[in-house]
Formats: sequence, C-alpha cells, structure tokens
Amino acid sequence: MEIKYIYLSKEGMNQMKMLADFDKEGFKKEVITNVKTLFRKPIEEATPQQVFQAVSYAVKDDIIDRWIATHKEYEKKNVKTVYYLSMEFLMGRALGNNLINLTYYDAVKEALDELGFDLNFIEDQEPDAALGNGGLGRLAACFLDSLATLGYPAYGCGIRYKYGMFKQGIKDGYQVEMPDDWLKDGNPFEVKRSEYAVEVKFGGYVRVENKNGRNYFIQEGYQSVRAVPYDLPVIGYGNNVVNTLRIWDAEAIQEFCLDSFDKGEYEKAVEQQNLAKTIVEVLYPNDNHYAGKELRLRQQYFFISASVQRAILKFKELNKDIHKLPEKVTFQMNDTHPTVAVAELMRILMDEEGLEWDDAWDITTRTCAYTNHTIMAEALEKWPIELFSRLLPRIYQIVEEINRRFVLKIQEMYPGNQDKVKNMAVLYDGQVKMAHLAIAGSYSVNGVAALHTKILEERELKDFYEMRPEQFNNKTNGITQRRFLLHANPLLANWITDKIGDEWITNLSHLKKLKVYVNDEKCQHEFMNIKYQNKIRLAKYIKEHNNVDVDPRSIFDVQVKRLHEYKRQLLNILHVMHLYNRLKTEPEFDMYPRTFIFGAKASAGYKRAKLIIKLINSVADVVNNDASIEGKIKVVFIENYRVSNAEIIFAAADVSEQISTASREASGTGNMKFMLNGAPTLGTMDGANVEIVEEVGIENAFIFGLSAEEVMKYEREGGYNPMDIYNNNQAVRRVLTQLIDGTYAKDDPDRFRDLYDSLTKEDVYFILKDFDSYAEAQQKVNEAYQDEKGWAKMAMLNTACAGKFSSDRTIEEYAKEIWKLKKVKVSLDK
Ligand code: B1N
Repeated sequence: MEIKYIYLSKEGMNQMKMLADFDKEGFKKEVITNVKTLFRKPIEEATPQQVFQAVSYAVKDDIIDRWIATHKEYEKKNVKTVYYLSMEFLMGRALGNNLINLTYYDAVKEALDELGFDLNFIEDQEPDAALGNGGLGRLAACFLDSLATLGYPAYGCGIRYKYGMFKQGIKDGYQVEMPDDWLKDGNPFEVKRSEYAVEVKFGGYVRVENKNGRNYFIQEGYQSVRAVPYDLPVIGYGNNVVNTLRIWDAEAIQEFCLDSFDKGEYEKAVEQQNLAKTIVEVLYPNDNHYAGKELRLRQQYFFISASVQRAILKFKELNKDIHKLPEKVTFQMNDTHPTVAVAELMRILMDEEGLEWDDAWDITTRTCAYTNHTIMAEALEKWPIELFSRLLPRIYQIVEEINRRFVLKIQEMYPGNQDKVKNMAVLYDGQVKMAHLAIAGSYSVNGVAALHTKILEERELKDFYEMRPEQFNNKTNGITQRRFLLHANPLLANWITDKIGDEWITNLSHLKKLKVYVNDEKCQHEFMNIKYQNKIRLAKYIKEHNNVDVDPRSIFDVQVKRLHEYKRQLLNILHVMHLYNRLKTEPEFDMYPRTFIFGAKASAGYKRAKLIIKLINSVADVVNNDASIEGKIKVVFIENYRVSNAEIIFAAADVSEQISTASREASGTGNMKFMLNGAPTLGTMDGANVEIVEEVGIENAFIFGLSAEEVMKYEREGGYNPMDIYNNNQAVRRVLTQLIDGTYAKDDPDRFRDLYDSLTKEDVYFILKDFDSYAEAQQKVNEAYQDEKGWAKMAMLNTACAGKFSSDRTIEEYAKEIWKLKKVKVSLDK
C-alpha cells in the first residue's frame, strides 16, 4: 500500500486525504485474502471476529515497514533510549488507535464500507488489552503514544499476562469477576521474538569463588524460566515512527522429555512447566494496594531481569564501553513495582561485566529513575526479608550491600541520628522497603502532580528530600488527545479542527484558540449539540447494557474510576440518597433532571468496596423505579468499566466527579479526559484538580471540601469526630439511618451496617465532614446548568483550557529534564 497521507480539513470534516493514491482496492483484496488464508472461507461467511482479524493483519502490513525503518534509524544514530518499566500497560483496543495514528482511519472506513462492513462494529470485536488496573497502567499507555508521536526512542517493558484485568459482571447488584481471556482468538498485532529469549533464575543459593583475588558470585540450585518477548507496535501520529511495547511471556527451560525414564528429570520438567505457567498467568487486580504475595515478587523480578538483560545486550551491540550506559539508556521505573531493576543492573554490571562496586553503582544511579504514584500507606511495597532473600538470593546480597552503604551515608550526614536511619534505610524491621531502594538507586524521583510532589517533599519523603533536594522533581500527568478526543469523540474533534485547524492533534496547547468562540451563541449551540449527540450515544449503550432508559436531556453526572474508599464513591451515592429524600419530602424542592452515572471495578478481595457497588445498585433500584419523582433522578452503574467504554462515557459527560479526600489522589487522569471533552470538574482541591482549576479558572469548576492542608492537620491531631456531624446534621443523620433501616435492603437491613460503622466510628476519608460542602457544590451545578449560555461557555472553556494536560507535554518534560533524549525522524522513501 502507498503510505503518504496528510490530514486536511474540509467543510468541517476532519477528513484524511491521500496525497498519493490510497490503494483502496489493494487493501480490500488483502482483507479478503486474509480471511481466506486465516480461516479458509470466503469473506461473506466470515464472523465479525474473523473480519476484525483479517483487517488487523492488513493494517499490520502497513505498520511493519515503518517499524523496521524506525529501528534502523535508531541503530544508525545509536540513540539514547528510555525503557519504561511497568507492571501495567492498560492499552485498550489497538485497531482504531493504530488507524488513527497511521492517519488511515477514514480511508479504511471507506474501504470497509465498500466491503459491506462498518468499521465501528469491526472495532468492537477487539477485546481490550487490559494489562493494567487503572490510572497507573493507563498513564503508561498514554506515555507510549506520546513518545512515538514525538519521535523519542522508547521501549515499554511489561508482562504478557495470560489474563488481564477481570471482566466485571453485576449479578443481583453485586460485582462478580470473570476471567479476561483476551488472547483466546490470538492477537493480530503482536510479534513473537523467540530469538531474544533470555533465562531468569529464582531461588537456590549463592556460591562464592575466589579467582585471582576477586570474588565471583555464582547462583546454584536455582529454578529458572525462559522469558520470551512479544512485541507490539506503538505507532506515532503521522510521523512513520513505530516504537515497541515488549511484553514477556514465560516458558519452561526444559522441554518435556517423554521418552526419558528418569523420574527425577520428568518431575523437574513438570515443575518448570508449572513455574513458567503461573508467573504470567494473571494480573493482580489491586489498585493502590500492596498484597505481599510471593508470586507478585516473582512477576516483578521475571520481567525486570528479562528487560534489563535484553537492554544491556542491545547496548553492547552498538557500544563497547559499558561505562557509557547512562549516555544511551534510562530505566524509568513506574512506581516501586519494577524497583528490583536497581539490584538487577548492579548484578549484571558486577557479576557479568566484571565491574567493581563503586563503578557499577555510579552507572546504575545514573541510569535508573523512579516515579512515585501514591502516598497511600497500604500501597507501599515492603517485602519480608525472608521471602525476598529466598526467592532472589543474589539480588538480596546486593540489596544488603546497597543498604549498608546507604546507612553509612546517612550516619555521615546525620551523626548519631537513629531516627534518620529508621526512616530511610532500605532494610528495616525485617523488610525490604522498595521505595527506599528506588530512591537510593535513582538519579531522579518525581511525583505526578504539583500538589503530590509537594506532599512527597514536605511530608512523605521529607528526609530523602532534605538529603538530596536536587533529585526531586514534578511531572504532572497527562493524557493522549489522539485516543481521548480524536478517536473517542469524532464529532467534537471535527468541530475543533473546523474552527482552529488540526494542529491540536499533535500540539494540544492550540486548543486555547477556541477561547474566542466561547461567547459566540452559534458556536455554543454547536458545541452543546455535539454533547447532546454523544449523550444519545451513551444512552443507547446504557439501554443495551443496563436496560435502563436515561434521558439525554438530563445532566449526565459521571464518576468513573476504580472503586476505592479514598475516591469516595460513597459520598456521591449518599448525596443521591439525600436528593431523593428531598424530592420525597420537600414539596417546594425542585431540581433539574440528573442522571448519576457510575463505573468502577473493585479489587476482588476488597469487601467494603464491593459493598459500595451493591449500595449504588440498590439505590438505583429504588430511585429508578419510583414514578413519584418523575424521573428527576436516575442512577446507572455501568458494568465492566474499561478503556473502550470509557471513550464513549467521557465524550457524553456534563459533570466530572473528582471528589477524593484531599491529599489522597496523587494526580488523577480521568479528570483530564472529562475536561478535554467539555465537562467541568466537580471536585476537591486534590491531585491534578488543583492544576485544572489553575488553567480553567475556579469560576469554571465546582470546588468543595477540606483542603489537603486541612486534612493533614486533622490527621496529625488524631482525626475528627464524625459523631459531631451525625448529631448536628439532620440530612446526614437521615441518610446514615437509611443505611441500616432497610430502606435500600428490605431483605437484610443489616447489609450496609459496615458502611454505617465506617462513617460513624472514624470516617477516615472525611465523607461526613465534606458532605454539606459537597451538597452545596452540587446545588450550584443544578443552578449553573439551567443557564444554558453560561453552561455552554463553561463547558467550552474546559475544552479550550485543557492543553496543558496532554501527555505530549508531560513526555516533553520527562525527555528534556530527566531522560535527555533526542528526537528522531523516520522517513520511508530511503
Ligand atoms: O496512578 C495514577 C494517578 O493519576 C492516580 O492518582 C494514582 O492513584 C495511580 C499499586 C497503584 N497510584 N498507585 C497506583 C496501582 C497498582 C498497584 O498495584 C499502586 N496507582 C496509582 C497515575 O499517576
């Protein structure tokens, strides 16, 4: 296929036009041939899934040349490369996004039309690649998109989980989990690279051998697996760059030897087979929570050892002197999950490259960098030494030595100050503290929003900050506008391009040019009409999936994100109960019709989170079926919230609920996706909300609640007494009572007692404390929405001011300030 296209705007249509001939006929033929060779049937008989496969293989053909050209260019220039090490990559679907970034979307849509297929429908056949839980994994995916679009040399390194994030069903109002067998039909975009397989060793013991006065450390009696990489293309927008997401599968080293009569050998083979199979079996479904499972540590070392080994081998292909490693490679650690990289790199440099400690440490600490994503105490990774040293005996020795030297340094700086050692040591209390290892081994430590970084520096990591302030920096998160606007919201994307041209696709700051239109009534009308069309699309989805009728003229008030107490979905639903009470008992109370939309997965073992899901669905049952309130309130819980339906949801939202307890949400990224799609934030001054308000102006958001400072002050002073509020606030007391009087649990009035207890005893997330302030902000939303022009202006300003929140901006900052990368241009006609 010929491959030169540019994006042109024509009569308001964000149309792709071909410079040279798009070989539409060739593409169609290829799809037909693919169906035939893959499935042995004519296209008329193919299932939609089979057509999806055939189309994807045809698209892959167009990717491959660019992929090869990109890597040729990288090698020729011997460029510095970032390895983004992450346990999670929440990629979502690939086909639509690949077409968008190839700038082929409209051309392929047309070709498929002519074959009698609807591209949207074909896209829907693809399972989400859900190799992540929530924000952290989706951030990694957005970063890959931006890296490729900006032309930065990068690898994503992760695990090819056989089962990704579980599929959520709702049965009788409760969450049920089903396995996500995402690979069952095969993944058309991946390429298995057996030639790059490496061995990863677990367990055993370390034998020391002295040769010529030098100690050599040899791991013996270990079990091992073969790590086999699968590469997925990551396509830059319209620039021919194709980077790689490399995810590792595990295979047994020793093949079954069925003709062997040696029982010992046979059992060993079975053991290795099982070890390999279990390591990559499933993604741990915990968000912001550390479970401390041995298998999780195995997963971590497995993909880190494989990725670091491979990176060093690749480096050595082009470079002679291992001391130059920091000039050519950065390992960016996505939270502490990949932190064994510090010790694994030390191991390779010393045991395999023969360097001395000081030399190896100097290289390591100029190669590794660490991003912190949370201050939630329950998310801190602290491995018991017993487990860590048993599973990774050589790595543990190295960690011990890192710790010994680090403690010496602390004592040198703060003589006699035991508290400093206690607070900062890598090994303490029988545990390996992964955050401390990450900081000790990195040249950069960053938070993910201004407020979050400030809290790290002033509180969470204060001692480390004081010791080495220049190591700390902020990189406010971002999102890719290619997926979350261009692909997710084509109506708005086309409208924007019509108004200001299409540069926003690769430079989101251009959106500010929309500001001149915010008072223009015709534009307001167009903008709100697009929102309305998107609401109809979502209403249809809800009807199909929930069998609930929602009115697209009502306010779509949306909270979609992982279910966690600190995110306070409970505050939202308690407020819905309160509004319902008012409608039922205050004849003079009126409100603009509102549809409260929730979407959230709870970790399978998180009981209280699951109970909150049940509460939301129970409130929905009562409220949605009460004709007396004339449909003023509808409550919808969207099943199986994930990247693909998120795209539909963000585009349709009027109000963005970002209501975490201030100080708890490191950044949030959903908040940015709503803003980009023209939904004002109803939120606390937490995470990146602070910066959103800075950009859009506080008058274009609905801000409420305690500040982070206030929350932290209460916490220092031992919390607050929720009973004070219970005793003095009738509205609160009423909804709390309804949690235990059977209003929403006729068959079992005690069902929600745990929620009642959590709120009245401690209320560690300040839900009751913030209730009034939240209700007030909600009342303001109710009024503001009825001022049609005012609302349209506010919505448009949110889109217009979203420029800062592109992950392109974030990645430019990482590339310039931390990674020191250079951009590469790839052309195909060489
Ligand atoms: O990372 C996102 C932020 O926008 C969110 O505010 C933050 O909550 C999220 C352990 C996590 N922090 N920590 C995790 C995920 C899985 C796990 O096993 C912790 N996720 C976040 C991107 O910066």
